[in-house]
Amino acid sequence: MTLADAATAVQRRDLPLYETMLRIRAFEETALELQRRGKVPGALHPATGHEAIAAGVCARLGPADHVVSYYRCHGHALACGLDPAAMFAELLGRATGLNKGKGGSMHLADRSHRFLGGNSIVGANVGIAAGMAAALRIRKEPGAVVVFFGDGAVGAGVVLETLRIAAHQRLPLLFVCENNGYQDRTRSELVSGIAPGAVAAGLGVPSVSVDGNDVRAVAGTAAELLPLVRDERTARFLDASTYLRDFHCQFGPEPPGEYRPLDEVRQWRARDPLSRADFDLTEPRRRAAEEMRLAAAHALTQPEPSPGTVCDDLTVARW
Ligand SMILES: Cc1ncc(C[n+]2csc(CCOP(=O)(O)OP(=O)(O)O)c2C)c(N)n1
Repeated sequence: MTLADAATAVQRRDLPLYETMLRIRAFEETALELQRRGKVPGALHPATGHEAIAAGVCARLGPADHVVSYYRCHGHALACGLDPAAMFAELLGRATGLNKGKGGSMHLADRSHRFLGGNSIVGANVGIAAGMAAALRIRKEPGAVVVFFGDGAVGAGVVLETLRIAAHQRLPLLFVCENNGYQDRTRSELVSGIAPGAVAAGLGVPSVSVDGNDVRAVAGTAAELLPLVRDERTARFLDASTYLRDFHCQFGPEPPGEYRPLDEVRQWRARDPLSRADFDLTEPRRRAAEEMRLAAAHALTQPEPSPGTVCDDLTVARW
């Protein structure tokens, strides 16, 4: 094999990872634009900068694996194969949205893709994922559960309890921490001196650290961890360092403004996950932008839910 052949083979293997990242970036940029035009009711938490974690981990999912996300869930949803037009319609509160326009940006869910949803309550999704993992284990069903969350969530009681239970009960659960160094607009170092992976390890869940802006490294690490979680029924923690390219959250048309040192933002932007490719991304970038432009345009034509449906699809808890 010549050097050129080898380079083409690598490109062919890695291109899908970059295509997923480009689709996520294009989705988020389109969503932010819709938000700036005042079209999105509610808050929007972009995952620009975090793309390599969603793309890398989800590329290594098996057919029986499940995913649970947090409020920064667009990228995970896309990487799990959800339809971007239905996702945009959901963000816009339209009747044909993924969840009939009633969930919004933070609560995308689609069981047909084993994507069990985002969640606006910090840490709550981790408990839900543990419930799913326990169900798989008890029913002796195959597969792993992957749960995504931010580093601030590791301070939530439910996450600490879940880590302990997952270790003790050997739940098939992969904890994926998107460690962007901030919790909302507060620098994480001000809140905790212990790294998320060290917390997990201390509670019995072995942790691996990875450069969360390097999609090949993330995919490689997920490929090592997922078989352990799936087949040996043992929880693992992935501490993926990254940074938000935009900001924590946009509510309404006004961007929230910068809350981080500009030098720090510049340094991380230079490490953008999409700048790591050693092949030309011009055409895949154009395709992703066009796909999301069309998906958003379609969503904008969709009707709002009728007020008469407001009580449909509610689940009543029996006591
Ligand atoms: C239980 C709960 N407490 C507080 C909030 C408000 N809140 C929303 S995001 C956030 C920060 C969470 O930090 P982290 O997990 O690191 O996520 P990121 O900052 O990366 O979004 C907080 C406190 C919430 N949504 N839920």
